[in-house]
Amino acid sequence: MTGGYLKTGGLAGLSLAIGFSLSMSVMSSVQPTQTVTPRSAISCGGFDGLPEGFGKDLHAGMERIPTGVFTPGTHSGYPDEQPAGAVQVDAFWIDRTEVTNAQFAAFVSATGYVTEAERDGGAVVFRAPPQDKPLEYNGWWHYRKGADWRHPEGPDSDLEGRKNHPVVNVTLADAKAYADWLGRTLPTESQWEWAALGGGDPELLEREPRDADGQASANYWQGVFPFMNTEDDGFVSRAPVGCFPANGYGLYDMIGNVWEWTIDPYRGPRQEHGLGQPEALIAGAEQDLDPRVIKGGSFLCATDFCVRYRAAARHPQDADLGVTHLGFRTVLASTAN
Ligand SMILES: [Ca+2]
Ligand SMILES: [Ca+2]
Repeated sequence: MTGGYLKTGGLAGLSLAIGFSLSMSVMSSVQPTQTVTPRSAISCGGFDGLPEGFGKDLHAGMERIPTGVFTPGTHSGYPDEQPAGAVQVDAFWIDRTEVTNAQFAAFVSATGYVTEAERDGGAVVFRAPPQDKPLEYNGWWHYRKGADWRHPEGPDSDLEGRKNHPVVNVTLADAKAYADWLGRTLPTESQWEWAALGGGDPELLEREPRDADGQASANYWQGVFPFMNTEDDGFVSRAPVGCFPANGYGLYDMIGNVWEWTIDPYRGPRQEHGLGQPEALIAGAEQDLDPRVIKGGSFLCATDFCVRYRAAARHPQDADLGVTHLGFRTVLASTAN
């Protein structure tokens, strides 16, 4: 169990959500970084952390995504992004934003839930490596005792001023527990990717996320990873939810900010789900410790590293390991009353 090994202090084998090398096809699909003026003011959509009606309205903070048939994946990305056939996705509701600290705090307050990182003693946090020493692969990740959802960077950090930030350092079980509390579930990879497309052109979501004026349209990493973050998008780390334009379905931060859990087990290349049966793959291997597919990239994805700030991008993640760049959002079947 990779996660168990990690919790004893090792980092070898860690399925962290960034890759080190880029395929030429990915590089060729990415627009060159443009020099732009940093945003002087970031509008964050008025999200204070708790959606209107939260805890009362079944669909509080959610948007309805229509039924559709599409082909997840891309021919221009990493090998595991290759399409494996069409999928039908039935209409469903999905959180408009990543689940916030305020929302997760409401869950913990109501249930007394204790997260895995709190029980196990820590989580994995990002720390920029020193520039005067040789760079080690994954040398920017550190298992930090005392890091949990209340202490995102470790025991000396807290949530002051961050109630509208995405909750992080939550494992698959933690995310499921929150979703269960609301009578919801976590998205399948197909649901997540269909929602992320927003009814738009999939090709446009395979490029560096910048708008027509060259402004960063998501929270990712501009500069040279992991040493120089120019913060063109205004954020060196996580941003409050809703700071960047919503997609065509009214969803924020599907691309960037924090990675998001899906319920799908990760088995390397995409697998043929069978038209209309994306759940079959999941039901066949419901092992909570299987690595899961996470989606959307994070504030740590750059043009020279990771490059997974794209709808079709995917990465394995140990189910029982909290990480400081990983959160989630929930879904609800459209037939639920
Ligand atoms: Ca950023
Ligand atoms: Ca996200």
